[in-house]
Parts: sequence; structure tokens; C-alpha cells
Amino acid sequence: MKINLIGVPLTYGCGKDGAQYGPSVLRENNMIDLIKNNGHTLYDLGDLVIPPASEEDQFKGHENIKYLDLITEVNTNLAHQVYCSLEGESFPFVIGGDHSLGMGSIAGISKHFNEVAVIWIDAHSDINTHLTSPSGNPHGMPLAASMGVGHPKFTDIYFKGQKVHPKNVYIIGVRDPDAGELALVDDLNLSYYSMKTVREKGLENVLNEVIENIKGSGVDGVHISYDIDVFDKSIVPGTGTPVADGFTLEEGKFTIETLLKEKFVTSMDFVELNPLLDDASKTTVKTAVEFLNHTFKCL
Ligand code: DIR
Ligand code: MN
Ligand code: MN
Ligand code: MN
Repeated sequence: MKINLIGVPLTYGCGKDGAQYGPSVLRENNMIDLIKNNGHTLYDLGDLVIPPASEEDQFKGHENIKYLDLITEVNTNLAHQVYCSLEGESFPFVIGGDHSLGMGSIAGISKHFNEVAVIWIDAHSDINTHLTSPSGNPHGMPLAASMGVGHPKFTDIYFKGQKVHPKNVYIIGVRDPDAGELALVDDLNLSYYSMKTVREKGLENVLNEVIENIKGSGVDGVHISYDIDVFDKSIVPGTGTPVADGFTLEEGKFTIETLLKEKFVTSMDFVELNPLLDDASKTTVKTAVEFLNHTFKCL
């Protein structure tokens, strides 16, 4: 298939240095060949420009949102890249960078399709707002903003208002939610599969439930936003917020394989690799490359 690769070397959204090196390290580790060798036609759109910003200005836009204007700007550019990729009948594959980029991806797909579903695979649910976030980090807010909940600058990225209806959102793998996020899960009645639920029901059953619901929902676009921290922290030390009791590599591969087999997925993010936090044997890069290789095999 035709794939547009879009790098987003952004780390201002996660409050830690290092996630900006995700795209370059993935490229150094043969990401390009990996896509081509799996039979795809690759258009490498390069990396988005991230303007420099000084730390003392981080709360200039809002007292509990770091780098509000910069994150808004970068996501607007990303949204247009994603939108234009879809208009050109390519599959946008976005590599981060921190997860605040999810807002841009979803804004772009939402402009192209009539109605989209979003599958958010993450140890966190990323549905904080400036009112609930304990960290002020935008990477904990993108899914809320995409549903129209949060600061107006975030909810109105690319075009005004809601990008994805809450009924079309599926969250899988969460084991470190914040209190305000759990309240929103209830308020919006979200399809929320915590890691506890995944263990109780079984991963295959959870995925089949998600697939059946998406197929019955009438959406014409499906986006996967994959946060590397859904993996167990033992195989991804190189991410900003590693959490125990996560996916094994096999479970991650099984998840992507099962979803991609349906042939309804139309775009994807892969985020939160932080090479500066990786161990000496590059465990996280190895996890990422194995997972991505399987992903491109199944695409
Ligand atoms: C936390 C961390 N819930 C926050 N979020 C992360 O800052 O809002 N998302 N790491 O993937
Ligand atoms: Mn995330
Ligand atoms: Mn739309
Ligand atoms: Mn996460």
C-alpha cells in the first residue's frame, strides 16, 4: 500500500527531554527499509519543523498547559499533512515524538472522512484537560481534545469543534489513569478496556468486541494511536512514563495483527519512544523495531 511517513520530533508535550529523537532513531534503525521490504510504496514526508521554545515561557499560553501555542501550531501542521495524505490515497503513518501529536492526526483524518473511529492503545487514557491534568503535560490531553473536551485552542485545532464522537472511541490497555480521566470515562460512557479488563476478558475477546462495534458503527475511517508505553516497562525502559503489567511484545504484535487484518484501519500513530531514557542494550528500540516490522507486514 502507499504509505506517507510523517515524523514529529516533538517532546514539549511530555515534560521530558528525549522524545524528539524518536523519528531520527527509528530512521537510523532501518524504518524506511522495513516499510519498503514489506512491499509498500513509501513517501517519506520527513519531519515536521518544531520551533525552538524556552522553558521559562512554557506556561505563557496557559498556567496548566505546557507550550500551548507551540503544540497547537505543530498539530495544525500535522493535521494538514495527514489530511493531504488521505486525499492523495496514502496511509498516513505518524511517528513521534510525544503523544500530543494525536490531536493533529485525528484532526486531519476527521476532515477527510465522514465519521471516524479511534483506537487508543496506551497505559494511559490521555483524556485529561487543563482542569484535570496533574502534570500540565499536553500529551495527557489529546484524546479529550479530539472529542471536543478541553482548552478551546486544542479542541479547535485545524477546524472548530469535535473531531471524533465519544461513541467511536476505544481505549485499550490503561493501567495508570488519573481521577479526572476516570470521571470523563463515566461521563462520556467511553469504551474503556483497562489492562485489568483485558486480563479478565482476554485480549482476543476484547479486540473482537472492538472490531464488531467498529464494523457496526458505520465509520468510514479508523485510526490507531499506539503509545509504546502500553508495553510492559521491562521491554520499554526508554519511554517517559513506563508502567508495569503491560503488554508483552507478543501481545502488542497480536493486537496490531488482529486489528489490521480487518483492513479497516486507515491511519496510525506510533509515539513516546524516548531514546535518551533507553538502556545500554537499546531494549526499547528493539521492541519498537520488532513491533513496527510486524505492523508493516500486516498492513
Ligand atoms: C499522565 C501521563 N496521565 C498525564 N500521561 C501519559 O500527564 O496526564 N500518557 N503518559 O501516555
Ligand atoms: Mn499516550
Ligand atoms: Mn468529519
Ligand atoms: Mn502512555
